[in-house]
Formats: sequence, C-alpha cells, structure tokens
Amino acid sequence: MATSLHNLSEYQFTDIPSAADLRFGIAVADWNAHITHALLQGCLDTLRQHGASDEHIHTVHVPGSFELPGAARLLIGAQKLDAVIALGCVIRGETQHNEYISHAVATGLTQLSIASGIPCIFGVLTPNTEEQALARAGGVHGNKGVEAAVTAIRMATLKTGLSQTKSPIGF
Ligand code: DLZ
Repeated sequence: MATSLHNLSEYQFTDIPSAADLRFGIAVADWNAHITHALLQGCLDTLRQHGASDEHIHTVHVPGSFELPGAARLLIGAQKLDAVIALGCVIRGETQHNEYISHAVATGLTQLSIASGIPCIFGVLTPNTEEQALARAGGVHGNKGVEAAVTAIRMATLKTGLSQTKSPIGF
C-alpha cells in the first residue's frame, strides 16, 4: 500500500497557520477508549502546539462512533466554533456493523459540514485489527489525532479567511 512505509503524522510545522484565535470542538467516542483517548491526546497536543488556548477547545465524550455526528451538531449549536473534530475507532468485526457505523459517521459529518458551514473533520480510524489501530494512535504510523488537528487548523483558517472576504465569490 502507498502509505505503508510512512508515518502519516509527519508534517512541516511551519507550514501550518497559527491556531491562536481559532475555536475548536472535539467529539471523542469512548468505544475502544485505549485507542481513541490516544487520538484525543495527540489532537489536543497538536492544537496547543500551534497556539490554540484551552478555553477555545471544547471536548465532549460520547459512547461510540455512531454518536459522533450528533455530538458534533450539538457542539456547533452550543459554541461559536471554527472547526469540529470527530475522533473514533471502528474495528472490523465478525458482522457488518463496522461498515454501517463508519458510513453513517462519514456521511453525517459530511452533511453537517456542508449544512452548517463549520468544517467537520473525520478523525475516525477504520482498521481491520486492533494492531492496525494502535499503529495509527501513537504507533509506527503516527497518530491520526495529530492529522485531524492539523486538518482542523487548516480548514478553520480557510473558513475564517473567507468569512472576512467582503465580496462573496461566485454568488
Ligand atoms: C456497537 C458498536 C460496535 C459493535 N463496535 C463499535 C466500534 O468498533 N467502534 C465504535 O466507536 N462503536 C462501536 N459500537 C457502538 C456504536 O458506535 C454506538 O455507540 C451504538 O450502536 C449505540 O448507538
């Protein structure tokens, strides 16, 4: 696979804009908590390293990944946010539950992002095994929570930049 030899969390620190004035919501699923809480730690560390203040980071926990889009919607309704990050881990099992959950989360976050205008970041692991998940939650393939934070900073910066544009583009 193309990504099998890369630590996916490697990026150029100076290429990422400051997060000092940005507001973030984080929804984290507690199912597979030993993995998702590692994603959360990587996400929080990264937002802070780029200047986000703790009072501008609102974190909520939900039982499982299926609840992530709903929690993201509640966060957007309750707080002034520039981006929301959804963190979860859906591991393949004996049945198709993983496909239903993963598809529902991806679709829900996509729809919420478009409808609300607030970028919603998909930080949900969908591995075949727990080992693959651990490799992406602080292991040999980095930490997907770091990547989600970087994506949130970039999208929040895009949002705030375009919000300040006086002439609407294309409409
Ligand atoms: C029920 C369930 C199962 C079987 N597996 C996972 C999983 O691998 N990852 C995850 O985040 N959540 C799982 N859940 C819980 C669902 O996401 C959800 O919390 C319940 O179906 C209740 O709506």
